[in-house]
This record gives sequence, C-alpha cells and structure tokens, in this order.
Amino acid sequence: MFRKISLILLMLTFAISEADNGYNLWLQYVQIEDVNVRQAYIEKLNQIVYLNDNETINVALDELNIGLSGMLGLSDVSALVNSEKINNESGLMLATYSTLSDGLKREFKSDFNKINEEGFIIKSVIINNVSQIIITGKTEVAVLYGTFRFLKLLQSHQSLNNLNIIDAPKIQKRVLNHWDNLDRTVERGYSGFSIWDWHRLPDYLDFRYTDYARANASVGINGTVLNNVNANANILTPQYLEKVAALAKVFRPYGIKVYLTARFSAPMEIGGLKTSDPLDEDVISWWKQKVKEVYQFIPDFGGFLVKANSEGQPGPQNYGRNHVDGANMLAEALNPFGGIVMWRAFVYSEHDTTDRAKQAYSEFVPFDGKFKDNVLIQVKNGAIDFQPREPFHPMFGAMPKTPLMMEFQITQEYLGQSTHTVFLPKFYEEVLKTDTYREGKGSTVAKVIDGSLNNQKLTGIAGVSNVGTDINWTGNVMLQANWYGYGRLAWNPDLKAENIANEWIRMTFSNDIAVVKTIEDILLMSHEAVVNYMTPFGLHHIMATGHHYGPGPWVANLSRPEWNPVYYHKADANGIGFDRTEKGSGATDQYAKEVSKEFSNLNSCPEEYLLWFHHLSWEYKLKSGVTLWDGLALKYQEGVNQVKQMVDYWKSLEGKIDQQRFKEVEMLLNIQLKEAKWWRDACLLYFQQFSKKQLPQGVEKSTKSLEEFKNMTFPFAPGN
Ligand code: BDP
Repeated sequence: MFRKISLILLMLTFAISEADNGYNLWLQYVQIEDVNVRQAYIEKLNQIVYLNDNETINVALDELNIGLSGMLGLSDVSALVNSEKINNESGLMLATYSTLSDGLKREFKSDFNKINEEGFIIKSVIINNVSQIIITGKTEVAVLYGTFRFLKLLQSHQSLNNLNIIDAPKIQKRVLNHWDNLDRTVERGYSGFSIWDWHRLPDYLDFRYTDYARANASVGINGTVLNNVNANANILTPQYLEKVAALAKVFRPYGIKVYLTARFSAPMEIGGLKTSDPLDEDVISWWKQKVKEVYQFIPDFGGFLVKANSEGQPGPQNYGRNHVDGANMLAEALNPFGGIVMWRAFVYSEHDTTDRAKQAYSEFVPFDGKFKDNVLIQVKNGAIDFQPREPFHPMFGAMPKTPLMMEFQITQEYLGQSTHTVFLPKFYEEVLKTDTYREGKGSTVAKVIDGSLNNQKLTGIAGVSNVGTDINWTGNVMLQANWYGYGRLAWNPDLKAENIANEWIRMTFSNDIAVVKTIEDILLMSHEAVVNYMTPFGLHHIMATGHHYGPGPWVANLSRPEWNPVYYHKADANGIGFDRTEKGSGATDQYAKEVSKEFSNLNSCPEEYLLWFHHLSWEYKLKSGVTLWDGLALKYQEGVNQVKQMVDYWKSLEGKIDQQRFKEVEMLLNIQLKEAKWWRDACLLYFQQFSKKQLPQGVEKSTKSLEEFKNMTFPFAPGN
C-alpha cells in the first residue's frame, strides 16, 4: 500500500519542484549540498520501520519519502521501508505507544507522562546493539507531527545523534479561519481566489488540498474553518455538505478537522422557518436536526464558528435574546457529537455611543461562566480591529470562567496587504507575552489562551488565513512565514519569534549563514517598520475606506462614526490622540488595576500606545526630549528608512537564493518603500494642517500635495 501512494506523490513532487516559484513553502526538501552531511544522514537511515498500518502513518511515510529522497538525493526511499520488524541495521522507527515493545514502553514511560494525545517523542535508542531513532506518541497524528519535526532536523542540517526531543502542543484547537466566500472571492484576501473549488467539488480534488494539509500538519494546525465569518447559509445544505465532506476526507489523515461558519438566520434562509429565535422550539430542533445531518456527512466535524450581531450579521439580539442564548443553543446541538462553538466577540454597534474599544468587553464580560462547556469565545488580539499595533484586548483574563480563544489575523488587511513584508510572529509574540495582571504578576495573554491561568478544559487559537490560489499561496513568499509562524505559536505560544524566523528561513530559503542572518534581520525589523510608517505612537485605523489600502486619516464622511479615521486620531489644533483614560472614554478601566494605571499614567504608558490612550498637545515632550509633532514626523521617516534598509539587505542576497523568489521579493520591497513614503507624506501633510509646524530636520518633504493624496482612489483594490 505504501509503495502505491508514494509513487503518486513522487510524481507530484516532481511536478511542483521544477521551478522555484514558492509553491513548496517551507517543505522545500532541496538536496543537501554537502556530501558528508548527506552521507552522515544516510548512514543513520538504513531502514524505516513502521508498526501501525493506518492512513496517518501512511502520510507520514509519504512525507519521509518526499523529504528524504529530496534532501538525500535518493530516488525512492520506499525501498527502505519495512513494516515487519527491526533488522540489524540502524534506522528510523514510527510507532504509537500501543505498538511499542514492552521494553520500549518501560523505557519511554516517563516521557509519555509529559505529553498529551498530540505530543511526540523523538529519541535515539540502542536496540540489539544497533542505534535506532524512534518517533512515537500516543496517537498516529502525534507520530506524524514527530515525523515533520524529524524532517526539520535535516532541513536545518542538525545532527541526528543522541536525539531526545519531547514536545506537545499547549493549545488544543489550532485553527485557521478562511474568510472565503462560496463564489471563491476571499474577504480580505490578497493572494488570489479561494483555494476551495466549490463548483467542482466533491469529485474534483485539487492536489493543492493535500499540500495545504501537509503544510498545516507540518506546524501542527489541526482545524480549518472553510468559509467566511460573514457566512452564507448555503454551506449547510446537503449540496455543499457533500463537498465539505470531500475536503474533510482529504484532511483527515493529517489530523485536520473541518469547521464551518454558521449563519444565525439559516433556519429561515434554508430551513423555511419564520424565525431564527434561539429560544424557539422549532429553531432549536431545526439546528439539532441540521447538526445531525452534518455529522452524517462528516463524522469528525469540528463545530461552528459564529459571527453574530456584528457588522450587520444576524444573531440572537434580533429576537431580544443575547449571546449566551445563541451560543448555548448551538452548543447543545453539537454536544452529543463532540462539536464545539467558537462564538466571536468582535461586536460593536452603531447604537452604542461609547468608545468602540469598550463595547466587546461591556457586552461579554457580564456573561462570564454562563456559556456551555463546549463554547469558546473567540476574541481578536486587540479591541479595535487587527491594527498594525494594538494593546492586548482587555477581555483577556477578564472572564476566568470562560475559555477565551485568540483570533489573530494572518492576512494583512491593515498592514500593506500581501505587498508589504511584515513578519507577524514578532507582533503575535508581543501580544502573547503581555501581562494582563488578572491573577497577579505573570498572568500573560499566552496563559489565558493556553488555559493554564484559569484551568480551562477547552483551549483554542485562530488565525485568519492569508492563503489563496496564487502559486506561492500567500501572494508574497515572505508572508508564508506568517502562516508558518502562526502555526508554531499556536502549538506553543511561548516560542520566540526570532527562533521561528530562523527555522523558517532555513527550511524555505537556505542554511547559508549569511542568507539566514540577512533574512532574519529583515523579518525581525519589519513589524516595527510598518508601525512606524503607518501608525506610530499608538495611532490606529487611519487607513482608507473600505479596502483599507493606503492612508486615509482625513476620511470623515462614513455613516457610522466609528468607521471614520477622524474618530480614532482626533487630531485638532490642540493635539492628537484618543483619550481613553478616566477623563476620556474610560477604556483603561477595563484592564486590571496594574495595567490600567500603567496605561493611564503618562509616565508609565509605553510610548508605543501613547496616542491609543491619550490626547496630547503637539508640544508634548516625548522621552527622547523632542516634541510630539517632531517625534511623530521622525517616526514616519524612521519607518521609511527601515524599509530602505530592508531593500538593501535583500539586494545583498542576489545570487545566494534562486532568481525567481529573489526578484519577486525585490519588486515587492520596492513597492513597499514607495508606499511607506506615501504613508509618511500623506499622514504628515494631513496632520500638519492642525499642528501648523514645520517638519523637523531629517524628515523628507513630500513631492505631492495633500489634495493629490486625497484624490487617489482604488476602485478595484482586492479583498474588499
Ligand atoms: C474586519 C474586516 C471585515 C470582517 C470583520 C470581522 O474589515 O471584513 O468581516 O473584521 O472580523 O477586520 O468580522
């Protein structure tokens, strides 16, 4: 059986590796150039033994075949594979706990105590005087995760001697959210169209589905929500469920569960009911019946993601009910099958005149402890909306009796979309390690999410995907790092962004130390750069209307006040910034005492959040001694300078990496530089109308007028 599968996959690898167009992501498996290194690996791998005959173990073997044949230059590794038993040669063994010999079970006992169902062990042992590497875990999926980790050792040219790696995910539900519509457009998608070819499913299974699953499994992502949070009820009809089931079947061996967004008004739209009131008996039984049907199609279906009463989406409030009524009704329907509800807290209302940043907290925190056990509340990293930088959402840690799920955005709606190179793990790390102080010092956001702070039974994290039909998946090969890095942090929210960058570069581009160092420098400076040239000092939501592409701090004409950039920066003759202290909107009160004090007090408020929490005069003295106006202008310039540096660093790689990816990124970085200047010039010209001050020395003058910037339109900007 293995031989048959591996042959198909070998053809596939051949087809996708002939040009370096980025398709292979971080699973490049290019041949290791140094013969000695290759030889040392080959000597360790004289045989590959597997003890479980199972579809997940088969895909692990397939991956070994692709990886080892590529990296070691062997034509077909399957000749080494043996399902019988270990002979007298050194090799690799894949086995779940239950299939290990009694002796090995004893030897591994304490290691097994340290891991959960998805955790793995990679260990060198001596059996019959011969050294063997064992990849094991409690489940087949754990062994698959271990296999990817093992391949990573070779991808990053590490030694295979004395291996002793024990690793397990700290978060249970590690999910991607696709904002993909059934017509294949992707809301906030900048990498082409949706990879789900709904029209040709279920019979046509694009090879991308398998490669998508491989990529996700390689970082431990174990769930995917296939459709947009602004949901279409049709996904729940049998016609579409059959298609969903076909995808679920492809993903299953890789340990990936499928989830769907549920449109709250589905009982009326596709069920013919007169209401979608969550307390109505007919509605309750419609959902129960629907869920039963979903599980007939997809026996391991993960559950529903719901955006309700948010930005015009239907929800329980349409019937005078609340989030608890809505979420619990669905949770009850899913419970008998082990499904969960991920209920989003991204809510704000045009009828609520309080600061938008306060609304989700006000609406949800009073419900702490009221949701059923299989409900997770999915909270965006910050209280506004995926801005280049935001302070952590005050809900984290504020609902100790409710499991909160993190929602990060991988697609760069507000961060230059797929053109700008921004390494997001740096920002995710910043959020995750922030201390909420909810249970005293050390109550980090990571601990809220991994459940350790309040002993949660259910834990989860979601990333809004940046994947599309572009040949390199993410529209810009550099942004593959964000998909990868999200997955790594979902597995372990305590990982360091720096290490994530390092391993991604080695797997994706090269192990040449100069290349690694250069790309690492670019990645690690990139997030600060985008903040500097777009929204320094805590400015936020000053992007152009609708598509959010480019600057639009002047926008003031939208129907809802909180959709207008002027609502957020509040620039006037007196100064700039949103006062969220007690004297202002009081949003700081939503944080724990320590944090609230830190943010409210100008002496302790980190300058990165200054204008998020304070309205300050243009003359305000920054820590550096310069005025706020000068400091702001200098930050915008610094952002531009940083991108210049990124361009220069990248240029130094010419000839050291393949020409195609080199050229593509070079062009994109040049656009980024152009757009960084656009941001600087447009914002400074606009704010200058209020500050009435000259640009400080060192800040370049705009060659265009403010009017010219205001007149720029982008009617066909993608993702909108
Ligand atoms: C905003 C997007 C919008 C999404 C919404 C959400 O602009 O397209 O539908 O978030 O998360 O960031 O629901």
